Amino acid sequence: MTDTVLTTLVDGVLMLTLNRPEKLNSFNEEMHLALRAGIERAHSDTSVRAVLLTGSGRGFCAGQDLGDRDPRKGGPAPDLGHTLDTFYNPTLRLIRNLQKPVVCAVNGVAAGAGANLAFACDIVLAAKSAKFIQAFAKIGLVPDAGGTWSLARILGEPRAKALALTAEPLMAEKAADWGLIWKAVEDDALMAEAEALAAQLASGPTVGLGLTKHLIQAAATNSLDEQLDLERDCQRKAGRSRDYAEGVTAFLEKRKPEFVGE
Ligand code: T3D
Repeated sequence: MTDTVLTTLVDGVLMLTLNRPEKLNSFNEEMHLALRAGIERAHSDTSVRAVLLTGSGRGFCAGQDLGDRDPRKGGPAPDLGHTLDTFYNPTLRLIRNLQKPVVCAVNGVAAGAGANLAFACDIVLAAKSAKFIQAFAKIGLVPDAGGTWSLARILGEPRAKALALTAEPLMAEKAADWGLIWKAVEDDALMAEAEALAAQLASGPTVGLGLTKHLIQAAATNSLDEQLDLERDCQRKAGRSRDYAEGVTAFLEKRKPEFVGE
C-alpha cells in the first residue's frame, strides 16, 4: 500500500509530504493518522529540529476527502464535530504547540482544511500558481481546522468574511500581500527555497526558536504585562541553553556558531 505521508529526516529537517496526489492530497483517515504521527515524532525525536510540510503532485491539500462523506451511500449524517475532535484538531494543536519551526511549502491548490492547515504552520511559502480556497461555503460547511481563527486574526473581518462566504480563490501573491503567508515564489524555485529555509532553521538554536514561536503565539491573547513576564521567563530558559553560550562565544571569536539544538 502507498504511504499517505512520505517522511524523510535529513540534517534535522523532518520532511512530511502529503501523498494522495490523485485526490489532490485530500484527507482520509489514514492520511490524518500518518500526518499526526509525523508531527508527534517531531515532538519526541530530538534529532528533528525543523519540519517541512508539502504535498505531492499538483496540489497541496484539498481538505477532507469528500468521497468518504458521500450521502448517497446512505446511513445517518456523520457527526462532523466528532471528526474534527478526532482527526483535524489534534494535528492542528500539535503543530501550534511544537517547540520547533514548521515550514509549509504550498506547491499547489490548498482548499478547505488544506488551506487552514497551511495557515497553522509557522512560515508558509507558496508557489505563485498556488491558490487558497475556503471551499466550505460551496458544500454547506463552515471553515474549520482553525481557519476562522487565522483568517479573522490575520486579515480582519472584512477580508476573512469575504473569503469564507464566497469561497473565492486567493492567489499566492495576494495571500502574501495580505500577510496570510510569508511569500510567494516562482513555482520551480519553491522546493529549493523551502528546503533551504528549513535547513537554516534546523541548524539554528532550537530552544530559542521554539520559545520565540511560543511567545509570538501567546502575544495574540496576552496583555503587555503578561507578555513581558512571559518574555522574562522564556529569556531565562533561552539564556540557560547551550546554544546561547555557543552563540555569544562564536560572536566574540568572530566565527559562525555551531548550534546543537540544546
Ligand atoms: O468532513 C469532515 O470531517 C469535516 C471537515 C471538513 C474539512 C474540509 O476540508 S471540507 C472541504 C472539502 N474540500 C473541498 O470542498 C474542496 C473540493 N475540491 C475542489 O473544490 C477542487 O477539486 C479544487 C478547487 C481543490 C481543485 O480543482 P481542480 O479543477 O484543480 O481539480 P479537480 O479536477 O476538481 O480535482 C482533481 C481530482 O481530485 C478529481 O478527481 P478525478 O475526477 O480526477 O477522479 C477530484 O474529484 C479529486 N478531489 C479534489 N478534491 C477532492 C477530491 N476528491 C475527494 N475529496 C476532495 N476534497
